[in-house]
Amino acid sequence: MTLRIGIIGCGGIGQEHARRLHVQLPGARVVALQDLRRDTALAFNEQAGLRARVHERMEDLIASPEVDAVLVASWGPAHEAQVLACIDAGKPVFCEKPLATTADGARRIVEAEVAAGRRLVQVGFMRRFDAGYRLLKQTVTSGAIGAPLLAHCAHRNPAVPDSYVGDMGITDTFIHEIDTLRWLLDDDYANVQVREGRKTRHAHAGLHDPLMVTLQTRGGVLIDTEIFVACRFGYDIQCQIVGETGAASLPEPMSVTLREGGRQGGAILMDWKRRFIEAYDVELAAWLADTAAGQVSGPTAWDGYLASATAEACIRARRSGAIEPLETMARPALYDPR
Ligand code: NAD
Ligand code: ISE
Repeated sequence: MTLRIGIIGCGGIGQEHARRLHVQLPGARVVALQDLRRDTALAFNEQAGLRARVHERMEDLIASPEVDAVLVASWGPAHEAQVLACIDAGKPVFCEKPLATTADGARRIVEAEVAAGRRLVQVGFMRRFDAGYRLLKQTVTSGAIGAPLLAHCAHRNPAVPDSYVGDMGITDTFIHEIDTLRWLLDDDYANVQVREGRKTRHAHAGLHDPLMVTLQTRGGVLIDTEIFVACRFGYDIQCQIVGETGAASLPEPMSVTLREGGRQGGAILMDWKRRFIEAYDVELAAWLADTAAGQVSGPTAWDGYLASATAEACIRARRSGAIEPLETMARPALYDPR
């Protein structure tokens, strides 16, 4: 079975995913594109040789009988309306993170899916599909380090564009840790705290960088994360879980250790696109298989809602300087573990 996919948002990751689906993975063809900047969609269609239909409006792409499923890779603030339109049309939709930029927006998506009576949405939390994170989860779950007590994480980007401002360190970047640590520890969050320290002189005017965030799970585990998006030295993702009898760390990406010129060392990746490249492949292959089988087993709208609600609590905590409790709606039965 070949699924006919429509892509909304043909920028950086929209183009990566389109190529992945159309060229690399079996079982899919990209048949439709739409972007707020029509020229971007037209140019990409031409350059990638897709021969897809380029729609003016997202509503037309979603309603098209030529489209079986939709991938949303537009800017975060546009996701809510686009995902709601897919649910309304009864079409499976893969939505890049964040599911919505507010907890209320994500709650509306959850409510629409519950009203539709079936899961249609998968959220692009690709770290759940990364071989390193999967090994780490297996290790923690096996009991090899005893009960988890603490986690230490870092999310470092070498640089971000001038359009990356305000709370994007939380809503755009840290949202990956928010989802991944919930999944790794199989625990939900109880409270959050955010602290701003000394600002790097490499961050642009609209950005306070780095930030330190502490999440506490309902089971009591404390998770500290350094968010440092103008760190200059690399795209560097760290995660260590400390348990009662040991500590387990996320494997580093493979790189050759060089001894040369009186030094020993290896390269650090500079581009986020390379760090999780295999994870994106596994993620989208799983989405295609699930879509063909009429199910969603990856990160759901509920996971997207909890991530957005946690990010919102972090923004409150950043303003107040206090430890803020996380209050969420009750989980609808549609999202009971399967
Ligand atoms: P980008 O700016 O490169 O591309 C976004 C595209 O969406 C642009 O071409 C823009 O014109 C288009 N767009 C914006 N609003 C639109 C609308 N209302 N309708 C149609 N098109 C619209 O951004 P990007 O880096 O590709 O990020 C896109 C999304 O993917 C974001 O939500 C981002 O957080 C997410 N992302 C996820 C990962 C990951 O690792 N999972 C990595 C990068 C980006
Ligand atoms: C980007 O949108 C991503 O999702 C990357 O994975 C993340 O590392 C980066 O900070 C975000 O801007």
